[in-house]
Amino acid sequence: MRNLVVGVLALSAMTAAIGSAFAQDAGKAAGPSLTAEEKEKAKKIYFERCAGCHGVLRKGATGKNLEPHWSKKDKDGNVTEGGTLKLGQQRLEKIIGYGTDGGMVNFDDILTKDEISLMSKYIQNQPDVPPEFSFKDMNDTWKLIVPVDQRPKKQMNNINLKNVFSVTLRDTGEVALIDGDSKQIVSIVKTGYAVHISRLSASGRYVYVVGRDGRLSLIDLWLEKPAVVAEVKVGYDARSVDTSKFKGYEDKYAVAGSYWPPQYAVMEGETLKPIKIVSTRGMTVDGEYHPEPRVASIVSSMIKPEWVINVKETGQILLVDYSDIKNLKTTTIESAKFLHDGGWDASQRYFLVAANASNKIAAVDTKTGKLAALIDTAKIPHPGRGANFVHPKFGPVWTTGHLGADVITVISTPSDDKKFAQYKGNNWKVVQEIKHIGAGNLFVKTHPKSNNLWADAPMNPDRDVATSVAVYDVANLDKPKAVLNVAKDSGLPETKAVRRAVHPEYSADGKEVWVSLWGGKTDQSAIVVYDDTTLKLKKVITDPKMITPTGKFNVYNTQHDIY
Ligand code: DHE
Repeated sequence: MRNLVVGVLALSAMTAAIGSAFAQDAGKAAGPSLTAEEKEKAKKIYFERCAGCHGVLRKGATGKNLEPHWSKKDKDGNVTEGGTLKLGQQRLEKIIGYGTDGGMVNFDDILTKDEISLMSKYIQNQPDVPPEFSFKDMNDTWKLIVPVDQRPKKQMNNINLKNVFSVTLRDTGEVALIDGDSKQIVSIVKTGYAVHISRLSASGRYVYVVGRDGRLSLIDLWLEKPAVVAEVKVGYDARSVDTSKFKGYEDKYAVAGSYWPPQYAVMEGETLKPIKIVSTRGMTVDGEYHPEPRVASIVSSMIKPEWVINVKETGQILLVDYSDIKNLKTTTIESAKFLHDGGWDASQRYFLVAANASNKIAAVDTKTGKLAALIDTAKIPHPGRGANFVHPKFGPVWTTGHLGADVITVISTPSDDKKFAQYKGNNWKVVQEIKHIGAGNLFVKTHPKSNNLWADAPMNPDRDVATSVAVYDVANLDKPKAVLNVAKDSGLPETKAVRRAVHPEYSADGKEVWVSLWGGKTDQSAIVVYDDTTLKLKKVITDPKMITPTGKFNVYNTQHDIY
């Protein structure tokens, strides 16, 4: 792994050329000096722990700008905030160690004191620019492990595939495929580093898993024992993947977005053979050129042969028409900066995405190809995919939780159904803010067959809150919420590291909810399964191989975007 990351971040001749474009401002003070070995170590830690929020070039997004000479000025030109050199060693060590009220988490339980000191020195120096990743580079990484004609023509196992959960085992670079009916692990599959998400092919046969190191793995669920049948690297740092889901294009294409280099790649759906790389560099909605606009969430439309690709730093939402890949047509919609995660409304016509550091939700109308609304919300919305239900007072709504506020925001969404005509005047308004158990929420979830809305709070600094989930009755939101302490319910002994309760996910029939109990790498973690009607504990899935489970993706719900 170390070699890989070091290799990844090694400066090539090309990089040096690009680097000069962002080179250290001549004549300005340099940061504390580091030995070559210290620098390599710091680079690796930065890539693994910091780049996700602050960006490879450290220009900031969810996290603050970390360039040495950056400064923020007020309208009169007075400097109100300075870069890392201005903050200095001591202040940086405090921020990294203990976190901030602004949402920066504490690293004193992840990094040693020496590592915190090293990182504080490292970020006072100019960022290195990692290499580009060409189409040839991508092709060189492509591995077709089982060609299509050597794969089974029918399902070769007896598993109820609809109810399989693909579970991210974050720190081992694996996913566990768990049979949702028997709760047994069917297979543990080696994938990329710190896997981020799993998505399904339109047919439900293939699972696509993307690692933070850009490795995309294609798992065939029809094999006697589901396994990886193809692999490719889409970049050095990635978070998103989806497939072609429109009628006539089922399982034909896959698309994956990279954080570095800032680009997305299109591949054959059943083999991952690379077809095209498209850069996302360009103008922000504020009219500035941005060298690192990372690809955040991607979703596949059911009503058109189109992907919705959300570009974080520019705030541009791309509608990419995949019906003619050679003559790719893209509609670029301006929304707000720092696009992150999101999901469909109940009609699957509108995609709602969090512009998280702008404290907004952008709603795009995929039928007209236009921005439908930009909605102000509480601090740092983080919906995951969000949750759709019919509110007793406001009709169809979509909801998001917040990292930076202790509320769940309820937004009215349009509907063509005449019975909801009376709610039209509320559309795209925040109709309610439900008080949550605390800030630090990451995911909300419901199911069309359920009256419950589940919400976690894993990033809350309070142990009790971070280990709990709240369940709201959407038919009666005045009713007090139920709070379940997942860590206590698991029966596992308490550990020093907080076991965070994260990512509620429904079973295919909408009767169970699975919550990950995300512990330290050397602690026993678990998945805790609840009955959605009684909220009683049904099963605690523990296994020595269940290391750091986070996201869980039910095959049927992910395939059909049910949330
Ligand atoms: Fe995620 C979704 C980015 C940290 C678990 N995460 C996403 C998406 C993006 C993203 C862009 C949307 C993908 C899509 O729909 O196509 N996540 C990032 C980051 O940049 C960030 C903040 C920092 C980083 O370095 O990666 C980050 N994410 C995390 C975690 O620490 C989480 C909690 C645990 C983990 O496994 O890493 C985490 N992210 C998830 C999950 C989803 C996700 C489970 C999918 C939610 C769903 O229901 O679809």
